[in-house]
Amino acid sequence: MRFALLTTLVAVGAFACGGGDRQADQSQTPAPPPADGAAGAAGPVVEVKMTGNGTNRAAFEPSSLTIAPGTTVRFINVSGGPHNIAFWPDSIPSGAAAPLAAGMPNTIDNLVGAFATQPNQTYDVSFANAPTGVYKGYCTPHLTLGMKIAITVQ
Ligand SMILES: [Cu+2]
Repeated sequence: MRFALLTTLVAVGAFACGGGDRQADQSQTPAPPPADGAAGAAGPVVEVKMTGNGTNRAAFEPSSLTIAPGTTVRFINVSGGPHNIAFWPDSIPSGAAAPLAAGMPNTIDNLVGAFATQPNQTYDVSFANAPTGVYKGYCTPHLTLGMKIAITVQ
């Protein structure tokens, strides 16, 4: 009799713990690992959403922004991915190629960032040491849909 009671208590306890764990998991926002594996940005961080409907519309939001030198721009895959950020080497300030490349982790080509494939996945571009001026970029899969961005450092 005592053994049966103990078994019941253990079973109830296990069930209660399981329910608690599930609730805790649901309350936490699923956060996939960053595409760039960055440990963290040193300067200010400005977020840019990458959105789309998966067929005929895709955009950076905002598509034009002004940042201070040393800012990190965090690109977030909100919808309609995969997205990435790539810069035209002839549409960035003089002398910007090297510091910009240094601020783009896991590039898949010159000034072409890795793809963010999962919802809420991020890709950080550090503009540390990047000269002032206008940086024009695009999303490789959605360039034909006009997914472009202009970032002004000043
Ligand atoms: Cu895109």
